Amino acid sequence: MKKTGPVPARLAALLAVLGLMFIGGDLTHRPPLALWAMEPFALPYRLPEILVANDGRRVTDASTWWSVRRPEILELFRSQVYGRMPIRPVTFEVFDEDREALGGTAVRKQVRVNFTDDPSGPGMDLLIYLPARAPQPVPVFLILNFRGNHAIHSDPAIRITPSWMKDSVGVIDNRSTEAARGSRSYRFPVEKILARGYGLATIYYGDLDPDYDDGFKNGVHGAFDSGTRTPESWGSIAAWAWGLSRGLDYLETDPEVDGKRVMAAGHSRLGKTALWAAAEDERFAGAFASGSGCMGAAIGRRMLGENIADINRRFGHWFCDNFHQYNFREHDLPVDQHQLLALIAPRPVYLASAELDLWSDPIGEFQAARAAAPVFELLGAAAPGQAFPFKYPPNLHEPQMGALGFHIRGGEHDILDYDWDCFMDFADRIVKPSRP
Ligand code: GTR
Repeated sequence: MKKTGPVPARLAALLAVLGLMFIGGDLTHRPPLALWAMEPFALPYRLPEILVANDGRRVTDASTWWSVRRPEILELFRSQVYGRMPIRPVTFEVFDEDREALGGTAVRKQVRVNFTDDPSGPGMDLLIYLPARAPQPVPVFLILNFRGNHAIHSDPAIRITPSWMKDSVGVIDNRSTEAARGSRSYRFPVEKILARGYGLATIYYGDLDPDYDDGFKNGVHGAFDSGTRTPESWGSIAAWAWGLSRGLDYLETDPEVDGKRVMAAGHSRLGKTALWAAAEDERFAGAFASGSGCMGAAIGRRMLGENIADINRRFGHWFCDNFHQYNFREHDLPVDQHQLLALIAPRPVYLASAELDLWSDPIGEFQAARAAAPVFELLGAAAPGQAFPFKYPPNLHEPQMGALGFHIRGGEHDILDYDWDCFMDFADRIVKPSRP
């Protein structure tokens, strides 16, 4: 693939913009300087073909995509990257329903999702907020959280998870306490989401699989897997993605939710998870990933920011064992991440990134959206050339919205109100909620 221009030209542009900053320009909408500065370090690459089947045949119609090429790509991601998830039915028990929650603006429900027939056995809590008095079933963002459902809002009725958690604010000896309530609320603007006509549903990712390497003994791996693991057995990202699908199983049964308009969302490792969940489970109406980076939305072959060896060294348990053979061998992995986005087509995909999040390679995410675009067009999500018709990563705070969407926010790796605003602007184009 062509690089974006000679280094001296970009250096000159960089100096021009720095000059602009000194004489006073529009800083909110300036180019992403930190990313520009890094761009010369991206490796040149050639992507695996997205619309050529394994037997060399060109894929020029939707039916060949669905029957041949998509299954081939899905199979490669399963066998070489995330591993295979099992099919397991679950049961639900709604243990809390408050129709006057958050000062009367919300309906709150909490659902215990049991993974086995034993209600005291493994399971997860699904926390749901819906706009009160919505005229019809609402679209919902379904998102995993890092610190427990009780950390997303100060609402005193949210059950504190008893599951293992990394020590942090209000978490002592790996158990969360009352002091953690609301500690991550800045990442979940619940009231704002409800005011725009969306629901928010969330699950603590550690209810599915505690995020450390224990040889896959705890969490859903421990509950379901029998016998020895194979090189294609599921890792933690697949386990978390499986949990999103089980959340959707419940949401499909709730008459106040529109089960056809549930969108998988997540930040960082949980952004990677949202993308994989939407790829695996075609019931999701779309995917919204913030800072998903390496093995999320970013092109791996650029080897900018986190690479496969980095991620395997620290987080090898996120993947299947086969994936461990690709350390420093990005070019030998038979897939790259534009193909993960293409698996979600024609359903909408939105990628949120931040200028200082160099580890996630925002421009690599932009390039993946561009490279995935032809599949969205083939499937009719946009006219030819229109799924992601943007030439180069935009200025800060200038969201680009085609069949795929993308923005770069100023600041660090995080998920903030600005990202949610863009998620909802993009979602409005597809799922059109009626405001309460
Ligand atoms: C980092 C990891 C990233 C990203 C992030 C997170 O340390 O290298 O791939 O997933 O953690 O999830 O916060």
